[in-house]
Amino acid sequence: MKKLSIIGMPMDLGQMRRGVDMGPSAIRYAGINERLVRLFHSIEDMGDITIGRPEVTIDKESNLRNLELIAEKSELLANVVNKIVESGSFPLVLGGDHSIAIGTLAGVSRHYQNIGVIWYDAHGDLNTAETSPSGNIHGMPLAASLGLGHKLLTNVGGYCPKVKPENIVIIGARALDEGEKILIKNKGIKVYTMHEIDRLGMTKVIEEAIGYLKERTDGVHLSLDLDSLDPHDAPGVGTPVTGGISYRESHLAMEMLAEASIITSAEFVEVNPILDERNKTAALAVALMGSLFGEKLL
Ligand code: 6HN
Ligand code: MN
Ligand code: MN
Ligand code: MN
Repeated sequence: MKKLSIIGMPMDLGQMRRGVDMGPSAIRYAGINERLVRLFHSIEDMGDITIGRPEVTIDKESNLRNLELIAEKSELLANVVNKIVESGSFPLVLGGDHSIAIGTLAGVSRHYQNIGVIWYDAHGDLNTAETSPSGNIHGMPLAASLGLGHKLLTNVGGYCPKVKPENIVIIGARALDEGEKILIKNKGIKVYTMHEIDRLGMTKVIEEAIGYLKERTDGVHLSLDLDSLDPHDAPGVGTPVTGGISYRESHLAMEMLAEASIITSAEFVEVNPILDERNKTAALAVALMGSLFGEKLL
């Protein structure tokens, strides 16, 4: 029986633009239940993790913004996600900025020997305090999941690391910081930048990514940052980067992932309704979920 469990993570502590905390509401408003109801036997919306309105803090030692709070809230999300997987349901997490992936992966990856990750993003999110240009933790979740960075972030869930570098595929990258580029080379992380997407086409990129992950993983988490898409299609994000993946390429990617049925958990992050145009980016997120979960055009 196919069960879906939705959990909102209205956390905006990983960056400086408030508003992304309203992402889960905006995505629900865009009709997530109506869209997915025919694709699952049951859908359970578990509501939101409570974040509150904490004061912004900056860790003196590391310069990381809201370090302790993010670590604390990530534990809460990890617990819920862990229980969802235990119950045999598919966890779908609604962000929130991308720092929420630390908690999602902490909850998911303990259930797999070899979790794979598709990081669909304009960015690598592979910074640590040493390489970060901003001190914003939403630029660090993939590094933290690899076990790199501040202990409070790498040890969420009580274990570390969450994912192996060879089990990661980044798709859509076009704004990588210098330290991230070095890390990608050193760790041999597989990356399809916009160059490869243009050159090979999305069909080939996703075929290769699926083949690569199928060979070495026993589950795949999809972490989809809406800023992977071109800002024309997804204006409601805090760190837009021009020249992104198109609406149609993204639907194709989701449809192919559905056909291959390799995705075992997912999160949609960085939807910021304050920056959005008539909830367009939240609606896009919901439409992509439709394709990811097997909606057909005919
Ligand atoms: N995101 N690389 C930049 C930084 O501040 O570390 C941007 C990060 C963006 C993160 O979009 O999830
Ligand atoms: Mn991101
Ligand atoms: Mn991004
Ligand atoms: Mn962003």
